[in-house]
Amino acid sequence: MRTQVAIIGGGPSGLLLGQILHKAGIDTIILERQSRDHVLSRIRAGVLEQGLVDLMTQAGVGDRLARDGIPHHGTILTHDEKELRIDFTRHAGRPVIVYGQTEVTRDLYAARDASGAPILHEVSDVELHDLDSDRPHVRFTQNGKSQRIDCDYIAGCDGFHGVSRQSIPSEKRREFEKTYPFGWLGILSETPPAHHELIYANSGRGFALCSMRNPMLSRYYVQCRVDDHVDNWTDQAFWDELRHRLPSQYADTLVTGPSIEKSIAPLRSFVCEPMQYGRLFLCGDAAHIVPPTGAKGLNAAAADVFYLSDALQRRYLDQDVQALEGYSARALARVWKIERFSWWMTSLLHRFPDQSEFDLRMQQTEMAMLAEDNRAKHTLALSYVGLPY
Ligand code: FAS
Ligand code: PHB
Repeated sequence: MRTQVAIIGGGPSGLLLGQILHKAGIDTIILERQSRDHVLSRIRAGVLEQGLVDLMTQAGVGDRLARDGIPHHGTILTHDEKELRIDFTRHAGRPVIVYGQTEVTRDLYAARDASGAPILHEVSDVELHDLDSDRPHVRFTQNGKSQRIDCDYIAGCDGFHGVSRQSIPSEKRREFEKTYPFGWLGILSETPPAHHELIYANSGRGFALCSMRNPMLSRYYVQCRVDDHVDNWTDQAFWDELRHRLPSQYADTLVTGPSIEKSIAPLRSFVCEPMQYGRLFLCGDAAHIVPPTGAKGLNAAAADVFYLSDALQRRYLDQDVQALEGYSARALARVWKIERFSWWMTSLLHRFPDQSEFDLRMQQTEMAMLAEDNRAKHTLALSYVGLPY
């Protein structure tokens, strides 16, 4: 097989990149390790920046998002019984859109099907070859048959555990990592949300988040031990713990119900530099990971897709390779700002096992500055709604 851009990974990064390049007349093949059903069964991000919404619209896959996406003009932060609201529209000029990553992926799959461009599922043994030449190729197995794709470029959109980042020689890449001493236990329930906006709660018992997917589908998280297990948590235990972590005005009115999904996600900050090597370009979780506290994982992936799709269009449509050569530097400049914001939100809102009294005072003082100073609210709002691409 031959194509212009081989895309490794059929998650949001790979699918969105494939759709934008297809619209520009650039041929791609997407290789995905899992089945389509498995990819669509993942419950992940829930908050989209306007930049991602615009990309989806420009890529011709924004109709359902425009219809079902819920604009959120602010969010609530609580600290024990105290609360404050960050008004996104007042401080940053626009809302965020609540629309599940699962739906983003569903929309992109529908577009891939409509385009007729190939996506191969349940592939294995993916190997990237001759990355430092002008004729890279990909080898993989599907249905027990070894196959090869010759291409001009390879987009590594295969997430944190993918093969692409590992295909950059270790002496050519530098990795930065911070792991957090806790995880997030998340549930999905067919119940009305605790509040019409998201609630980020810092309590003496730990962090909690009240989010949603639609007016009858709520997404909740509580901070849990890093070695915790879903089986340790009955639904009742989850609801009791969530109530303990919310101010009474929300705890007393919380509508509970059976969980339809329950999972624990570890939290880490991670960046790989550079995000390119020869003809390989990394996008999204393949290159960087953030703790979900700032709702940035999916949105950071979208910014990479914007930069890489722009660079590939300049190369193919204008024969200009300069943007491709500058992709990693351009993407990383924004990635590090996302890493800082996600680390800061996580430090502000979680209880750390080794936290000192001084550390607690720092959290309280950060909250006091947010409550008293509109410049502090402005800074948080700018990052939360999304920095410019
Ligand atoms: P993805 O990991 O989504 O997709 C990579 C794809 O590549 C996968 O489909 C995988 O099967 C495939 N793949 C892997 N190796 C391969 C190989 N060798 N060959 C072919 N295919 C291969 N972000 C938020 O903003 N908010 C959240 O609440 C949130 N919750 C999360 C919960 C969990 C458990 C995880 C893991 C992430 C969460 N994230 C969240 C971050 C998440 O949304 C990612 O940022 C987003 O999925 C990034 O998309 P991709 O870069 O496409 O990576
Ligand atoms: C979610 O709805 O899954 C969600 C929302 C905001 C976050 C993290 C997760 O910061």
